[in-house]
Amino acid sequence: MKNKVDYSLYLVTNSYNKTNEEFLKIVEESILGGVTIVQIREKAIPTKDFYNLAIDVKKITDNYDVPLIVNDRVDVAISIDADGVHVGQSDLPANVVKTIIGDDKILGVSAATIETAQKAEKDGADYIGAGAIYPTETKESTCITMDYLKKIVDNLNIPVVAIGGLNKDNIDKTLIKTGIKGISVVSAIMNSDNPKIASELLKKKF
Ligand code: TZP
Ligand code: MG
Repeated sequence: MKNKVDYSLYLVTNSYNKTNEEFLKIVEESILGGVTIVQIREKAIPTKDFYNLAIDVKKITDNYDVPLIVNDRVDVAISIDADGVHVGQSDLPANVVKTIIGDDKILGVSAATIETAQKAEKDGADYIGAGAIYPTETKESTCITMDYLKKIVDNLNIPVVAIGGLNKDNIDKTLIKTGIKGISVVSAIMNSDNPKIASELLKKKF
């Protein structure tokens, strides 16, 4: 599984303001629309709720053979036998996570500089999430330029996925020509009225 991961349309979730039923329906619809990998990212719910939600999401992703990555929480990832973990620069260090989850699991790392991305690669990251590309309300972050995104891609051997403010209207040639292996979105799918069509459009654009 790990060596043939399709990063092209990477959904990062946010269950905020949604019932579990609505949330799970969005995840399933988005996969039907073309999402190739899912990351469950929940910053504001108790551990037990995160764990239970992750179990429910995994039933869906397993059903469609889509990898499931858990944001930040190595313990939750291991507990549900997720396909991998995604950490940022303020989380457990990538090399530590790598040691805990082992070589068979996917390790993703957020990086906004060439140096941190290269360090993550050295530490065993399987892919890099680079951004933010455009301003976003989903996460407080500074933006990187397209030129700089391309430099990150050019300086690494592992896949780079772009994230931050991406939607169907701003996925263009300049972005694609950076050499990224995928686009990662939260609100463009999670807040869409029709997650399946939103995913189809994003997929087509990329
Ligand atoms: N990391 C960098 S920007 C971001 C994350 C998790 C949020 C992206 O959210 P959206 O809604 O797709 O802009
Ligand atoms: Mg994090």
